Amino acid sequence: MYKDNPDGTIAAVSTPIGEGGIGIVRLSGPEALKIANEIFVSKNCGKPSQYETYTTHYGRIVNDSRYIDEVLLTVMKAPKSYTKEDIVEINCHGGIQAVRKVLELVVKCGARIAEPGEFTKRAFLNGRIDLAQAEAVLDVVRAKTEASLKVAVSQLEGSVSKVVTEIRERIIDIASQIEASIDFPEEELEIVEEGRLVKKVEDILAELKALIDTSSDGIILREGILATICGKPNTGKSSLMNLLLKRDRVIVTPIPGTTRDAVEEMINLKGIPVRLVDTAGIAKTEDILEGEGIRKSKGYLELADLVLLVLDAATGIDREDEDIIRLIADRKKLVIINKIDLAKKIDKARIGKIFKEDPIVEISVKEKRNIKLLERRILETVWSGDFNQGEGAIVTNARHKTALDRSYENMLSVKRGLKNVVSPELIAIDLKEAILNLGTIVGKSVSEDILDRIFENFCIGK
Ligand SMILES: Nc1nc2c(ncn2[C@@H]2O[C@H](COP(=O)(O)OP(=O)(O)OP(=O)(O)O)[C@@H](O)[C@H]2O)c(=O)[nH]1
Ligand SMILES: [Mg+2]
Repeated sequence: MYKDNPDGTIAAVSTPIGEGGIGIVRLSGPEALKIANEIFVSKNCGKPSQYETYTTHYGRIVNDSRYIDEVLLTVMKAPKSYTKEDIVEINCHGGIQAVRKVLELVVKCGARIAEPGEFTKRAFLNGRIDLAQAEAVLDVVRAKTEASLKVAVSQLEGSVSKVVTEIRERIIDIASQIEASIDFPEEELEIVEEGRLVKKVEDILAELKALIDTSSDGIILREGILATICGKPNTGKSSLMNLLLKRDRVIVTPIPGTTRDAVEEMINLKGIPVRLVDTAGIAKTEDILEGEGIRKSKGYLELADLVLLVLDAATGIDREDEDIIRLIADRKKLVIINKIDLAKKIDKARIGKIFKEDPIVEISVKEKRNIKLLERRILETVWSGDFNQGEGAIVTNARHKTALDRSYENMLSVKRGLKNVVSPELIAIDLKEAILNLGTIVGKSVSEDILDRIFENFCIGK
């Protein structure tokens, strides 16, 4: 139905389903005002199509003179609206029934149910925002910390788009010079001009590189990191989880094998969203239930961006620890020696030798010792922290990073071509590729598939 009628009038409930103060039904498209005329009755305000844009009116939604709900109706006329089309927003009483009835009614009058993200997709297709900005809309909605919100808003305002578009235009400029030398071979590029071009390409490479360098931190700001707490049974993993979460989320007992299921919760470490997972202690076991838990622990170890290995100062490193250490040998990890309030069995020199590359922190969950230090170490391990959050363009989206990487490669190849005086036709191909790759970020050259993939992640009604 969607593909048959991509330009029709769409409708969706834009507020979360459930009880609330208000529930909003949103309409966008050529028939939005006509549909509103049919269902909205106001004592002395006339019909919605006659309203001034950006005005809100009090009235009732009726179906064949049957009263459905008392509402406020807002009109935003094309082209100055979210989608650049006529938009009508109906604020109903919050609650499943009222909004559902109103939605059913607008569909009966000719609207169709919107696909996820279709309002924002129209804003993009109608040229109000570019693709990177459309993606930022979702990032704003999903932002997990203030810092994530800040970079998302800056991307929505066009920070990334502006830099990418500017670089892309400079490449187009170079391409037109190269094309000219193909069209008029007798006026071959002079050596001086070639030197100038190489300099231009080098400047572009440096700027692309700087942008790509923001992405390792940027992607973390957008997506957060997954930190898996692991270790043998009874080392204090769940106790640590509760302490970092600042609440009693998981069960702690002196019995080894307490945690059976992996539990995931988000914490905010200085603006970085960290998804913490407490897992079942890994050991050899005959118990089916425990075995299933351990299988899950290993799954979360695979997924982890950072492994938090918890050792027990009271037991020292034993066989069970050694097995786990082997399992996570090549992972990015932080070694945590817990229970330092108890007699220390742990041999520091030996630990230093085992974990040559990894930071080691000694803590006591019981006495809350070195917990701030631990939080700092977690941050340092994943975050370079060498840019000012929110200043300048920060790449937060893996899709953008891939496109930037590709265009960087293309430009390297252009540089090589210019230096080795290869034929301009070949250089032109690389330039064209670079232009295309940068174009995908702002949506200048993207396939329908990619668009579908981007917008299907949106919520309905956005
Ligand atoms: N002395 C001392 N005891 C601790 C400390 N941290 C945790 N414990 C105790 O160690 C025991 C095990 O703690 P848990 O947090 O359940 O350990 P776990 O690693 O989650 O254990 P499993 O879920 O069985 O793998 C409990 O009795 C805790 O109170 C600490 O820093 N010092
Ligand atoms: Mg536990």
